[in-house]
Amino acid sequence: MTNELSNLRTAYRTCNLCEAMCGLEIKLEGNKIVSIRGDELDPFSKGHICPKATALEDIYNDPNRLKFPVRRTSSGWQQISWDEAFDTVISSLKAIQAKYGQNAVGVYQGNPSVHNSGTVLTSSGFFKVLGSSNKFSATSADQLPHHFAAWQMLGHPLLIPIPDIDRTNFMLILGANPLASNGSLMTAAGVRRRLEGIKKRGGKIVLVDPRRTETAAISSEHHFVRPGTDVFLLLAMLEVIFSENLVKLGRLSEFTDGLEVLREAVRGFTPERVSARTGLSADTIRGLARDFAKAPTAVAYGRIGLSTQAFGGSSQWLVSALNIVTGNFDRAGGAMLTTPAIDLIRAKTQENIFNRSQSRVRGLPEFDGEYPVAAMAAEMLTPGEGQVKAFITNSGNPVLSTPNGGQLERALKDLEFFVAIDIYINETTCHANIILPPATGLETAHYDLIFHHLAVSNHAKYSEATLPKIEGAKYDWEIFEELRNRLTLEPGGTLKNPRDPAEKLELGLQTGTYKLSLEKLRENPHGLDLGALEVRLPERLLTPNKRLELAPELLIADLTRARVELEQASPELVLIGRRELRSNNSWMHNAERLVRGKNRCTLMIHPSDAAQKGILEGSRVRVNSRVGCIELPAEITENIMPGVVSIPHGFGHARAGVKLEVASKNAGVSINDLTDEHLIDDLTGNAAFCGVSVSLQALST
Ligand SMILES: Nc1nc2c(c(=O)[nH]1)N[C@H]1C(S)=C(S)[C@@H](COP(=O)(O)OP(=O)(O)OC[C@H]3O[C@@H](n4cnc5c(=O)[nH]c(N)nc54)[C@H](O)[C@@H]3O)O[C@H]1N2
Ligand SMILES: Nc1nc2c(c(=O)[nH]1)N[C@H]1C(S)=C(S)[C@@H](COP(=O)(O)OP(=O)(O)OC[C@H]3O[C@@H](n4cnc5c(=O)[nH]c(N)nc54)[C@H](O)[C@@H]3O)O[C@H]1N2
Ligand code: SF4
Ligand SMILES: [Mo]
Repeated sequence: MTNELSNLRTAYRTCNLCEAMCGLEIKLEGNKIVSIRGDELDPFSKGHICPKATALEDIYNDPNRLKFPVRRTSSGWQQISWDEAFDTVISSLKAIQAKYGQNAVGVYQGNPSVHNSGTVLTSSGFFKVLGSSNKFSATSADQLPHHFAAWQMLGHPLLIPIPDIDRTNFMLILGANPLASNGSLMTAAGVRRRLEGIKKRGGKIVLVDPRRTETAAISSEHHFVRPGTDVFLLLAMLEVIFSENLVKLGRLSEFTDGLEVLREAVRGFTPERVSARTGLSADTIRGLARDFAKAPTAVAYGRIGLSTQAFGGSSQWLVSALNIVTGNFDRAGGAMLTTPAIDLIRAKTQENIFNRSQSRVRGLPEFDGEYPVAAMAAEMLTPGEGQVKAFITNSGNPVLSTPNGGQLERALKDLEFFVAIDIYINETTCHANIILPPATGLETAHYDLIFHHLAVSNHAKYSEATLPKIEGAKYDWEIFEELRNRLTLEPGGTLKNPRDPAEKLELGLQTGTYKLSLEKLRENPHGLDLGALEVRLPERLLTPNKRLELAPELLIADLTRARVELEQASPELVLIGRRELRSNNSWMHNAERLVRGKNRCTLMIHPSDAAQKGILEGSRVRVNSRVGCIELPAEITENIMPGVVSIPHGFGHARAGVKLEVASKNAGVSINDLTDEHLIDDLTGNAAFCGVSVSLQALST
């Protein structure tokens, strides 16, 4: 829309910083941003935005953001041409693979790679022709347990059940803080309004979290839980539901297997038995199970605090089991499946996608073509055939985001070659030989391929590029296409032009359920409302026998481990993480308006623990774990469970080589210099950030 007189125009797009998919209304004068507001006419987000939306402008204007390729030299970073950059990258990768084998190139993909449709549609093409099995991503520091449980129970890793937040009467939230994160594996722009809606309907929100969070403040009930013990709480809730005959499968019984196996498996995990270990009284657990089972509709939802645990896979399985046995699955107000306009879930039964190979050094299982990120540094540091000698990162900052990041940092220094596809010189990419920076954010066209699969209602929206990329810059998809084309170029052959991923979007839309097209989406710049989530089972199931599996063998077997663990004593003091509304993992601390105010990188500690250790408010504390130690100020608060301390992740910008001027001034320290790469979910290989055993030392200065 252009207003000829003032040269003012309005653009609409979806914010792709987090999962919430908020619609933005952006006023521009030429290429100057005048304002960024919530788009009231977006049928999904209805005007909601968070403070990060305005930071899209800061990223666009950030002087530290790279626009052209750079090469690290002994005298600093040097700008080079795209041609030279691509030549160096391809010849280096080829030489290393020729010398040491295909697997000598490791790959790590980070979080923004799934928030960018250009990357989603092209990066796998390049990594496929690269042919290395040493692939890693943020998935195994995050939601791998959700994929694992979805694959085991429903037959596909992307068939993740989504809480029908807008119609439920009872929402049990474990290990999520949607008021800070804006919702995750539950794309729900305006999540506060949606949660408050539950209470307005006369329903209830119950939160289980070792910290009394922002979400606790709007919940009907909050219960502290000892970090890493939710698996026992969930088992005990199921035990109560079985022993008190509260099971009601309803129509699910027609296509659900494993009820009796599950009943047997949870036997013995009584509320009395798990109470001491979880920190919840037996009466509370029993009451919770009854309330959940008896609510007109209910949904249990567990997110990263539940996934990044030693029993992440089992916990996500039991969350779905709880929904299923109470009949709250695939029905309004329960956990439901989406019907996205572009459907990435291939309509065929999934073959085995787990443990087809193991990581070379630690023998950790592959899942869907990737090894757990907790195994990544060892692959670089351990000599021998198959050692990772070269590395590619795409939209990731694993030095700050993976367990024992300090070890990875040391490993990066010894690589023969490292190329980062990224927009900043940060804690990870500062070790790269070459950085290839894409034009991103407001400069890209976007369709939320992944998050429409995870949203609380069906919806489709295409965002045009709001601002032009600067001359000579390249989009992510152009970079990946060029890398692929050059890697596969025969001697004497001519280089193909990169294919615009919009072609694939068009095909996906036209062949999808709603028979849409890009043209139709362009005519609806606020997005198309495709309705509430619908009943999808049994038709959507992709298990080999097309039935819903309540008691998958691998998960039932994992309970043997749980029985052993239940006998163990809790560590005296454990560490958990936290998120904060104005940051986004490790990479948005360079926007002045988001980091303003008091230091957020503090150690939250309960007054009783602080008194015992002689720690005063604001005083410096040294925190030690098996892998490292960091120092930061204490924030004494009743909002954290005794015996638990919390540090946010994504800080630690004071490392040598980092070129983030604003972030370096509010550097903080990295929790992942304490988290342990050996603390994982033994079943899935996912990192277990929750419940790292630590000790504290009060410092005098
Ligand atoms: N202790 C602890 N550790 C955690 C977590 C935790 O809760 N506690 N959370 C985990 C979770 S959930 C996640 S998802 C991971 C995140 O881990 P990562 O994905 O490794 O880290 P990010 O901080 O998201 O880094 C994103 C990178 O992408 C770059 N970038 C931004 N936009 C683009 C783009 O459009 N294109 C390209 N090419 N690059 C871009 C940024 O500059 C930055 O370097 O961290 C995990 N680590
Ligand atoms: N503002 C902001 N938004 C974000 C991000 C961000 O960094 N900042 N990151 C994005 C990403 S990549 C993701 S994956 C999502 C994550 O989305 P959420 O899962 O909602 O993220 P968190 O706020 O980390 O909430 C996790 C909660 O788990 C609790 N917890 C820790 N250990 C345990 C435990 O053992 N048991 C239980 N029951 N709870 C526990 C923590 O105290 C915390 O409150 O957020 C996304 N949105
Ligand atoms: S909640 Fe997420 S999608 Fe919405 S404006 Fe904030 S960062 Fe963007
Ligand atoms: Mo994440």
